[in-house]
Amino acid sequence: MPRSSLAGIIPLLALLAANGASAHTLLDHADPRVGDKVATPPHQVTLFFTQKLEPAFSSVTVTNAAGQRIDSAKPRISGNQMSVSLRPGGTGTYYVKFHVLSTDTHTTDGNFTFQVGQ
Ligand SMILES: [Cu+2]
Repeated sequence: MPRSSLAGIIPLLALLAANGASAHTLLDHADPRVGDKVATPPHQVTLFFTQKLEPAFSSVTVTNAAGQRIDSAKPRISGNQMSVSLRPGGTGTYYVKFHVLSTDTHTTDGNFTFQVGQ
């Protein structure tokens, strides 16, 4: 490919990437908070996003320090919020992984951890 055409493509890709990032939904905050320490195992995790979610195509899993899934597998989604109930998972690091489709038809994947009882 001639050098001149490559030079034209790279700024275009950078522009598309920047627009795509700003258009997708992002995790705004969570309860328990991302990276926080809580004294007792929470009964649920709630994720708050920057856009409304499509319930049929959004999911979240939570695993405890032993790597066991402790979420109910049935998230409750309303607007920009997604909550899932948890079984008691003991102490240690909890790992939250999500995959959501926002109403702009774009998907977002992400994960975070929080600590219990340490
Ligand atoms: Cu988007």
